[in-house]
Amino acid sequence: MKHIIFFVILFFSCLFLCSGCNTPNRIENHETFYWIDTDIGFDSDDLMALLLATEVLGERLIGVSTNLYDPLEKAKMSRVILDYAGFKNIPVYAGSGLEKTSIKKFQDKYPYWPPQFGAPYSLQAQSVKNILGSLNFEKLKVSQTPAHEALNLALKKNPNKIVVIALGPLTNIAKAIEESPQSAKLIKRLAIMGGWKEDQKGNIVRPGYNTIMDLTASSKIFSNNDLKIDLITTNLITNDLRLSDEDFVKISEQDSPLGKILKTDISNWAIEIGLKDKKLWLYDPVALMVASNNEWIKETEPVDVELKHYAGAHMKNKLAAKLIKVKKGTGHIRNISKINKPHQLQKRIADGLVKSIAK
Ligand SMILES: [Ca+2]
Repeated sequence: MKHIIFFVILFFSCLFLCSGCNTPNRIENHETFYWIDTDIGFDSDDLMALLLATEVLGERLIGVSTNLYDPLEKAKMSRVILDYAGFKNIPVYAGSGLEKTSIKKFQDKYPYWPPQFGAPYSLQAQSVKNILGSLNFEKLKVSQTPAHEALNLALKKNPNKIVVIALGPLTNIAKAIEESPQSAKLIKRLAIMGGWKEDQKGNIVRPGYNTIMDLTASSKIFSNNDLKIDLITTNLITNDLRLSDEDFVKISEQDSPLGKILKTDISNWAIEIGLKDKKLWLYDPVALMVASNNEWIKETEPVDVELKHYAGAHMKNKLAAKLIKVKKGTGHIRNISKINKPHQLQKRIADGLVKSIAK
């Protein structure tokens, strides 16, 4: 009888331990480092992803670079976040983009930006300036090395150890590979928040915003067979993966500088996109989590993505579909087609965010 009780206890103990093993909290492995390339200071989700990175990656985050418009301002914003989070040693690099300019120049450089959006929105960095004061913000220093050069150096130093997480247009990464083609082979994986948008029948209706903002760069990246690419498309970010009212209350309760920055940033962004509540979609935080822990991936499929310029197309019109062709079932790109336990992932992100700003 004693033996039977012993084996019953042993059986249930194993069952309990194994269910713990399946909890997707494990980070890939400790030999892996991460690099975030971001257009922070625009949509709020980049700020969320950077804050979350301080919580889930810590010092395995070895570089942050910025792109799109005002890359220096975006780099300074990232610097402040990392400093307050206690990571003064993680370097930040301003990348390629346009410094403050006219809407005409902006639209010439980024022709697929919808003209009805007007000038790009710059109020997000205000949330940082409110805490620091504009003068202190202006005086902030970030690394002088251009982002693409810094990325290439890091890859040479850590071959096949760096996962690059692209949360904005692919300008810096394409530039790095153009200057040093062997970098494509040295990147352990390139996780891209982008891809395309599908309708309910699975037809591709347009490329993702990050994909078309610098279409030439995206085209170089997607056609490079040396790159090991993970695509996280906007289709994956369902209503299960949004910030909840309760999450926003918890964020608002944090009186720390980072808490104030995040609360203001979320509020500004919700106003800008016309959301009455603060239930923002967690695009970039999901990309960060999936890129740093494969256990969040439920299904993948191989794809090939072909991009080509089409005059008159932009993200908000029907011509956008002309910019992209996707071949499913074959190809060198790994498209993440299903997320594992989205509710659990949402909670992990929200908890991580609250923890990251309690500093
Ligand atoms: Ca972004």
